[in-house]
Amino acid sequence: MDKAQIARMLEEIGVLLSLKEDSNVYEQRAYENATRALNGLDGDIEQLVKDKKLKGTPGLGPTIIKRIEEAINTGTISFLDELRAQTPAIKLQMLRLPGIGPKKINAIYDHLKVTSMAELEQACKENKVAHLPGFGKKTQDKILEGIDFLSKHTERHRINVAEHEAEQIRAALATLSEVVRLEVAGSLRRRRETVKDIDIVLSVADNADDAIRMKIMDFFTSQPSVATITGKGTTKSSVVLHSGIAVDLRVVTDSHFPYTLHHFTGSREHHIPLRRRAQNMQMTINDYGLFKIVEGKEELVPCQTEADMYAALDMQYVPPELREDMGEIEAATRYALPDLITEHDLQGIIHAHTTYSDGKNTLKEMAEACIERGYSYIGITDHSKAAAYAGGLTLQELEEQWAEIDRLNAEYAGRFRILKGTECDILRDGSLDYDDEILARFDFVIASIHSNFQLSETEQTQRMIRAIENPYVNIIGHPTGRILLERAGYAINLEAVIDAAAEHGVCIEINANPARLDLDWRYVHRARDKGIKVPIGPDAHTLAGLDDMRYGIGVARKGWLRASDVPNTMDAETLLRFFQERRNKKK
Ligand code: DGT
Ligand code: CA
Ligand code: ZN
Repeated sequence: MDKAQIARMLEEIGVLLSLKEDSNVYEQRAYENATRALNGLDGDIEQLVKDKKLKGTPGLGPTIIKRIEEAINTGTISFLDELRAQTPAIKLQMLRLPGIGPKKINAIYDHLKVTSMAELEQACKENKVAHLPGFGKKTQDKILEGIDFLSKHTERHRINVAEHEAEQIRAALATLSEVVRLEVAGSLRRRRETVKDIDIVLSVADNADDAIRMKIMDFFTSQPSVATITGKGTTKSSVVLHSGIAVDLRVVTDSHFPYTLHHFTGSREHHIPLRRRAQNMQMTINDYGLFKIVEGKEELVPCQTEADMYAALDMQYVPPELREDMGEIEAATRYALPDLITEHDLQGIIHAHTTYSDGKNTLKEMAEACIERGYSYIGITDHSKAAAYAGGLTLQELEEQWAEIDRLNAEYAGRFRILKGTECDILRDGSLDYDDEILARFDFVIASIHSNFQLSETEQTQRMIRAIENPYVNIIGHPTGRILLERAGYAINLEAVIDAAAEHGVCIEINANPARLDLDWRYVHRARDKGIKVPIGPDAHTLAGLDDMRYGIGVARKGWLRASDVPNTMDAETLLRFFQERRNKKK
């Protein structure tokens, strides 16, 4: 326990006291003064307490000294714990509203009896807050603004939106000559499907002074995408972008870079067992460094990179995507982490739409965009006839598409190939939207649910399993139907679906559309362990949609997939044989 930590506890006590009904101004001031006194104190707090040297320090009365001693001996202050338990949660939430202090918070709470931000918002809209003594319309509007700001601020964002913003800022910062190393950390680096904010870690030369750091911070906070500056210092600055995403930038000296990058990459869940391992090896790990404890003293273990840090802990390097406490620590200590798939392993695209159904680009445009991107095939999968809303294809239209595919394939012979696929609707009863005779004419079949989302979990699961049993089905498309941050998936027992797919040799896709990222990575891991092959498909409806593959790769890596787990790392011939095999087996 260090000085800053204890000071924070005393400060919190002061704040919580001010939120009490019968708050005593003198008592509250005493904690504010003590916080300041402690922050200004020289020397190691634990030593000062041990030597009983705190007595007589201006600002530290006997009660507060007792609390400091308690914090050092037990790690907590019971008085603080009591206050926390007594304080209504809504009061603490209101503290985050800019421009609203304890006095106003108590007034709102006492007069309006609100228990949530939603109720507070409602009270403002009913003009009730403006009529409180000492408030007025202006304060009420300010509260409404604050609620709006906080809701934006605390929202999560899809990975593609955050990545786009982060990349612009990263590229701008990279132009500064004072920057030595620079990396986006946090959940974005771990390729989570949604992120709360963007964390950036940057290093300057070890001898860089505050002027250099401030120059970097000025540059950062004056980026055109910045709407509000919420904090600015020489080591950390925070902003909120016009898009509502918050960004934290941390500047460290280059010798601290790997430790800081590692800390702010997280996850917290990964760090817990990692710290335990360090402890067992007489080491400690935090955002400043990795230390070996020698004769009771911490000695820095010099590391140039994160890989050095894992090596010092006698572990295999753990890629950021795996740092979720999903078994990676244990595997890394056995040097048994999988060789994860990368974007370079992909040979082709499976799951794309064209103007034949609801795509925005023609078959030929989609094919050529794939050639440009270095792929050697595309599996076209327009919608089936039941999907009238999405221009599903009749047999007649299928014949036309197949004829065009044959023509284009003749043209591309030897360098590119279009595969004849379909994204066939799974009907309500689990049967498919095309008869077997038609299904047999496709190179491969994706089966997806696009209707009757309201079925019970049992019915939906049965429906999906019946589709899996159809011998022509190769892939289940977006298995839960979720739309991230918009719509939960339909009720379905994914474990049962995974078991059925494993039994019947059916693949489950990772839909790489950043609004879906479905199958979820937590289940990808499970599916892989059952031997299921997991193709990555962009579900592209435009040329730009083809670039979503990178998000699918992120999910695949989070799900521990190797290239050999993903069918579209095969060449076209091998893939076609793989799809054909299932039909042959079934017959
Ligand atoms: P999110 O919610 O999408 O922003 O997820 P993260 O993982 O980016 O979380 P964030 O931004 O709160 O913090 C970034 C990393 O910094 C986190 O993964 C681990 C580290 N970190 C931040 N605060 C703490 C903390 O209080 N304790 C520990 N152990 N690590 C922390
Ligand atoms: Ca974050
Ligand atoms: Zn679909």
